[in-house]
Amino acid sequence: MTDFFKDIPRITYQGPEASSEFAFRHYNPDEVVLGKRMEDHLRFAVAYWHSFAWPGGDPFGGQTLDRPWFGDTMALAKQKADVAFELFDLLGAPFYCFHDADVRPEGASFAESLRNLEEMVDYFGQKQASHKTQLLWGTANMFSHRRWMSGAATNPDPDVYAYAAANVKAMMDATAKLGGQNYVLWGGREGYETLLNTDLRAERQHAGRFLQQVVEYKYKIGFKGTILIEPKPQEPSKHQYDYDVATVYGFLKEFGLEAEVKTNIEQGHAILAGHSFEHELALAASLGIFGSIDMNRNDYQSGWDTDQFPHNHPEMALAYYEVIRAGGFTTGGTNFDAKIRRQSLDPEDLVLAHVGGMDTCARAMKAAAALWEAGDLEAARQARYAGWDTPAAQAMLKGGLAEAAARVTAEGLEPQPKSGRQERLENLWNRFV
Ligand code: XLS
Ligand code: NI
Ligand code: NI
Repeated sequence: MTDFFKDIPRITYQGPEASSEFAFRHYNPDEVVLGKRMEDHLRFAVAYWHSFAWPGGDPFGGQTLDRPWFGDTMALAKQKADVAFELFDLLGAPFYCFHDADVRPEGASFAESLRNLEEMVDYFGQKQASHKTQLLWGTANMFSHRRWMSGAATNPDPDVYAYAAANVKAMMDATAKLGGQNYVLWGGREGYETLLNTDLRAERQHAGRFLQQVVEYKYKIGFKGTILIEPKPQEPSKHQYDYDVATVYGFLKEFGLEAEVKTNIEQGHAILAGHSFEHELALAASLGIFGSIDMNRNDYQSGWDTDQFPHNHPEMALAYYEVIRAGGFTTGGTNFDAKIRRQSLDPEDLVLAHVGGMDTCARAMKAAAALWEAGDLEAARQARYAGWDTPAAQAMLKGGLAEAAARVTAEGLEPQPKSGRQERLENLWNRFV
């Protein structure tokens, strides 16, 4: 045991009237909603990078967070892992997620970095054996080190492509060994800064082939998890190839991967792409590529990917409604890709940020589940499209344009506009949140 979280109690469900800050008010893991325990619906994960590896920097200033485990030795990496599992225990979190670079010191060579990673994977393996918390997903950080500055798989230098392959292979092996349920690829540098020096076509081809190789390797090692792409339009690159769900789907189709790869959709990335979170979730579900979510929120004024913890449950309810409509999570879950603010120095801040985020999501999920159960929204949606249930309407989809056109005179069609009832549906929503 470290003493980092000393005096902080294990967080339990105490209901909305709880007097302590250190309590769940809405997240009761054992509460059954839509036939499933809340813990199994939400599948919360803690993100290692924000909570344990981030020093509190912003573009104008460096480290604000003082953590006893900061430093580049294996002993400190293990201390960091000890503290991480203490937080997981305090929260009762069923899952965590990590990048290679979050958990091991960077070595002087690839071989040394790999040895460090493998030693940490063994350490995590022991931890997982004696703790509840398991691995939701692993991923390779191919955006922080300067070698990735011009891209990983999309780098003009083929040697960097090889290096990317080595990193992803190592992290897929690690994820498989730890029983991870998914493997994530987020291409922070897979894009460009200026078109003036960029061969768009070549870079996309390389990214596509790389992803095919990832899928081939998954089968080669018998990894049972889901491969997930995490869309984001920009930041850090000016433009990223995995812009949003629709772009990713086109990319997957082009490379024949639409049945193999799903999406990890992040709230803040959806907003950056000019969409809503629920739009991205609904679209992914309708395309059959919904996988998992990265839960956070942006600062809506600055427009940056500020990765704050969610605190607005009516907004999140719209998202969880789409998760429910999609049939819920299978291998995916709710990963808090969220960080405390750089002034939030205390260990309590880190714990309570997660408590608040978990409560916000639980409250949102329960509201969405109640509306789903009531069925009013789905009934209204179905009624709006009911005309398509008729044989004449269905026949139009089978025949050609001329046959569809012929209905107008043959049946004397004169379509009558009908209300979309948006405000009434919004009022319905508000009765549930
Ligand atoms: C950054 C991404 C990153 C991924 C994992 O914006 O959200 O945190 O989730 O590499
Ligand atoms: Ni992000
Ligand atoms: Ni993310």
